Amino acid sequence: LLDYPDRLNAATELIDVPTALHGADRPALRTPDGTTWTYGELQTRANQIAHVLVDDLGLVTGNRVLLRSPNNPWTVAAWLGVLKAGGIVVTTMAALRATELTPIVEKTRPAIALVDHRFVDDVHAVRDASAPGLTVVTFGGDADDDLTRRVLTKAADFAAADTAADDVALFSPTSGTTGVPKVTTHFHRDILSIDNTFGRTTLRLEPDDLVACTAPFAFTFGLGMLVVFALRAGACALLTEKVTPVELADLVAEHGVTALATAPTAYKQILKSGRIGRLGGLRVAVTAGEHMPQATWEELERELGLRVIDGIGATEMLHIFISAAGDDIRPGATGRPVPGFRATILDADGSEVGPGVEGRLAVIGPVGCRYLDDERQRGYVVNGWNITGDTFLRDDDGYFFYRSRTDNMIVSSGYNIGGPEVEEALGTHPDVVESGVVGRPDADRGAVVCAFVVLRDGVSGDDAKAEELQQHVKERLAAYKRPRDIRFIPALPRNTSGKLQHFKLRQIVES
Ligand code: 3SK
Repeated sequence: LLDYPDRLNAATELIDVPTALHGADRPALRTPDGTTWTYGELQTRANQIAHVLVDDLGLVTGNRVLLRSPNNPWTVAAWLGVLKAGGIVVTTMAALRATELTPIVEKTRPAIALVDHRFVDDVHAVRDASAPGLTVVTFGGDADDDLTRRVLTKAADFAAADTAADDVALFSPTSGTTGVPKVTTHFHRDILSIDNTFGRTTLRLEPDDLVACTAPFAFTFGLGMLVVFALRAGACALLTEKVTPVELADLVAEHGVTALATAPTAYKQILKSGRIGRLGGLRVAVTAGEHMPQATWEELERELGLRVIDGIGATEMLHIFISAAGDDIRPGATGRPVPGFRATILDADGSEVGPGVEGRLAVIGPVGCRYLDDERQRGYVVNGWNITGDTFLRDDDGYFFYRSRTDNMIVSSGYNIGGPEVEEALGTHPDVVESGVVGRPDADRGAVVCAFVVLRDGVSGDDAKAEELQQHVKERLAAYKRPRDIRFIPALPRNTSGKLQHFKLRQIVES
């Protein structure tokens, strides 16, 4: 399953092969308003977008194309179209603001940006400030040159670019703990590998499945579930842009979703809302992005008679590499290495430790970390092992149990948030002298962003100031990164060399 021909275009495998296999009339994508795109329609749109990119916009193999949009059918078509045309997709979250997009654009140097018209202002701002050559094309709006209009004159077929299995297909940015985003690179074959490993051995979608997942495509959890695994199985994906957990539960019931993937937080909130019965039609439930507490897993089994597939993945590894399904699940454990992967636990010196000892999770498999042009590669890949930044322990039977994050990453409702980027945003407020940002454990969200803030003399730290600072962060960073908990203190704890002691702040919020 993991042997690929030298020449391989992932888009052909994701749309042309399933269309031929399952039929062009089969539903591929659905939206909550009842719109359905068949496999044939998706294939045509992807081909037409490839024509626009190559014929009108001059894309040549290896050009990078920034994609910025929430999850909707045009985004999937654009993603496939870029791959078909031989381009590299740079997926970005619609929630990111210009300050967050700028380092991504500067690093990946896209030639073209395909942008949902509602989210174009930040892209224009970045283009005007630091990427004057960037061609910006919007979709979903009224403009005469909107992508949805441009495609109408294009042929419905397109011969996919003759890419190598090892050509880069995807740049997926990940917010690092330092606040400077890292950009992971993935090959055409990597996209198939995540399906040939987790998808086919553990998830096992079927053609009749309707799949929902709340993660945006820019988070590879969502891309895998809604595009790679769903299309390759001949299944249909229900695409939602922004839904609350309760709305999600209603959509699952109304549309007859059979496979749901979302963060533990959403399952907890659905349980709390009393609407868990709305998930009664599920055949498969998946969770990742943060640790699912055993009590939540057990409550879901009691309520739904379903054994939730937990998993740990990483943007660096593209998708899930430790998981378990069905009878192989051991409650409390994340699971075992997905077939195709090996995992171990390392101590601080990089030596492997035995069962029962906590240490750094290390993994190796058909997909691995390749940061674009980044010194931090040395920290992530050591002696061939990918060191994920999580502390785990393994039992005698090879099951892996989550303990904590090893680094300064805050995982809140499944989103990775680097504390330093929030500190940097707070630091641009004229009243903030300095700040220290940590994750405060939270029953619903896993963690919430908590900022300890030192204000300049004479400014009082009250509720109004806290709200003002939250608003200030929201104007600079994605809203989910704002500190929900702000505490004003006279000085931050520092060691003798002046280094901020985040662990002391963590002790305060954890006590
Ligand atoms: O955070 C995770 O566990 C994850 C899961 C699947 C794909 C990507 C990621 C980061």
